[in-house]
Amino acid sequence: MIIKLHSKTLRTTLALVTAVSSVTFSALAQAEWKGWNIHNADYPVTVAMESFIKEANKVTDGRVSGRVYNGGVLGSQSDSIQMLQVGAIQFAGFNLGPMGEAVPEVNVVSLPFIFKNLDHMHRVMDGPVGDQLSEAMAKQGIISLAWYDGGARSFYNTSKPIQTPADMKGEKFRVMNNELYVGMVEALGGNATPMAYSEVYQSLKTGVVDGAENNWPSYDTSNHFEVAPYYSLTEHLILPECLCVNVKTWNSLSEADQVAVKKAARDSSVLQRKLWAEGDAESRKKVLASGVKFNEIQDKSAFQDAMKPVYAKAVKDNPTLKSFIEQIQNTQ
Ligand code: GTR
Repeated sequence: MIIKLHSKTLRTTLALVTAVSSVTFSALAQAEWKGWNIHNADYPVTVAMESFIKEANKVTDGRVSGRVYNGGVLGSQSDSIQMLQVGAIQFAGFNLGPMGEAVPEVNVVSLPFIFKNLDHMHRVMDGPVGDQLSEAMAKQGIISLAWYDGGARSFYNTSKPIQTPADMKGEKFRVMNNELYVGMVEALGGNATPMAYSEVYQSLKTGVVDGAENNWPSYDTSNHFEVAPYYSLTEHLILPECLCVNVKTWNSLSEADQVAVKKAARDSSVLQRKLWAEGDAESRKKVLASGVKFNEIQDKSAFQDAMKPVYAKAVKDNPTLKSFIEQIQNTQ
């Protein structure tokens, strides 16, 4: 039987089908948030993100649901920041290092030695500076719901301990994607290669780079310690991480759901910080026991002094950093 549809009927039918399917698709998109995560199972960020999305599902009676994709399978961190901005992914656990390329104000946390220690970083990020950085990120489509810990980052390499900046001369270090880190390594006398995290192990192994820099848990779980066994405790960066949501996804929630989801995020950050402290100590113990050659640096002043031009360039490129630096330095 041939069914002849009047063209007006056809148009109406098509319009209906389109409307129904777009309702279905947007309901689906709304229902299933895709979460970007660079780390593997059991890492503090992973456990916290999984706990967050589970809790968000519970407190919204299922109006929010989602899945965390571990191991960076959704792409590199820099690409994924852009994916979150356009809504191709709905949430993520990002390091604020590469975030500075998308939100220039955030570069203040990437200024080496800006934080005195982890507690100082917490006081800054949980106070007015953290709120101002959140506002700047929101303007770029990224809603930061909570700050996670990313520990203190130090340099490690394949062939020798780094006692002073002079030991970095001629050495090629992988840095995260942010021009500021290229300047940081060059100011210390080394060469810098920006590179995605997933490529670092192989690059250290094959000599594409001589070293990199990271915190104890990442040095451990990425197995970089196997191929770059000299770890020198410069602690030049204490980088916070964020639990972030795409702005449109966020705005699609009712006010009550936003309050509940934000609380779930904050709770996940309490969990993450606790797991971080434990994981940091465990990883340090594990890699040292495996034979890593640990070099504690008594006097870091040569490293700190070398950073003056890095600060000057950052402020020149982005004058708003000046007030952020002052606020951080004035935070007790
Ligand atoms: C880790 C951080 C990751 C990623 C990685 C890197 O410590 O948690 O988000 O930034 O470092 O070096 O790329």
